[in-house]
Amino acid sequence: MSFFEKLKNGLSKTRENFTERIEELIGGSVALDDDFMEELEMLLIAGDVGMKTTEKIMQAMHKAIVKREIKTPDEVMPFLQKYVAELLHVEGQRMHLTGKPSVVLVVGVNGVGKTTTIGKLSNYYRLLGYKVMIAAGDTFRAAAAEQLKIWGERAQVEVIAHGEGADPAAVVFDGVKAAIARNMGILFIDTAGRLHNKSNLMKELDKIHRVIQREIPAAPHETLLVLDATTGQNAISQARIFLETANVTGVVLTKLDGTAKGGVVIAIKEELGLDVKWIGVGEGMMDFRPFEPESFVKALFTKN
Ligand SMILES: Nc1nc2c(ncn2[C@@H]2O[C@H](COP(=O)(O)OP(=O)(O)O)[C@@H](O)[C@H]2O)c(=O)[nH]1
Ligand SMILES: [Mg+2]
Repeated sequence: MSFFEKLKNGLSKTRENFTERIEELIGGSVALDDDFMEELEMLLIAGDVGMKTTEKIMQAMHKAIVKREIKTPDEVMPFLQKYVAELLHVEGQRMHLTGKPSVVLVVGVNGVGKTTTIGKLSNYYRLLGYKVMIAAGDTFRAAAAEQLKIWGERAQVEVIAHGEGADPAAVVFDGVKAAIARNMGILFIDTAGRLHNKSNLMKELDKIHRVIQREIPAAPHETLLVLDATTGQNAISQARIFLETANVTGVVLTKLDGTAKGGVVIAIKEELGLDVKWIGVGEGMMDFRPFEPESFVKALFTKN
């Protein structure tokens, strides 16, 4: 199965929940009247696109209707497709990997897919020719380091780990030292995602930052926030907390396979101002790609 097919299959529930309902509305409407607009607005909100984004889309549609760019319900879908693709447009360089080594800090709450993502990313960059190392900064959860070591073996990269309960900053310190000494291109740092207490999270991330920056002042070069697409709007509220505590440079959106809440991609960009840089569509090493707005929109809006 090609990646696009995987993505399309993964988004089939989102299509049912979102695209197909809009199609039904369009099919059952003869005019672009207030009822139509209200109904469409409801469907966008229900599709996890977010309030702010929904308003923006509705305003753009009103404008297009006034300007006679859209005259009938049939013209709504092509408009939406084009508009959403423009909203999702990604600018500039995807990942800033200019350091020697570049440090990529991976944050997010427990269970969203941080460790899995680090495994996938490590493999991805190793195949591109980078020398990659991983620091197992999640020392909180039992077996977290073990899970990372298994990924390290699969991806053929070295994992720096201490025992359970160790100080994450100490692991990060060792990781940074080792990465410099061994001339690595990228050091990925896994973290624990304890969100029960914002000030604890902040303290832990602060400490990790200080340790990294003592050795590499420009690091971390990227701070990737991992969000689980199946949690919809909750992912957005989680993200806000991390935005307050870490200098997030991009989002990895996992579990797009099988979620009905794929519309959250649009909300992440519009409500949080963050680019989705990577998407996950499964648990395997290759179920993972850079986020491409065009293929995402195509997968979201194309019928089976
Ligand atoms: N279906 C699916 N499962 C995923 C994806 N990414 C991660 N997972 C699963 O989510 C669970 C939690 O992942 P993990 O990497 O341990 O999360 P962490 O606690 O943030 O490190 C594991 O069972 C992973 O296999 C994805 O893109 N799709
Ligand atoms: Mg983990």
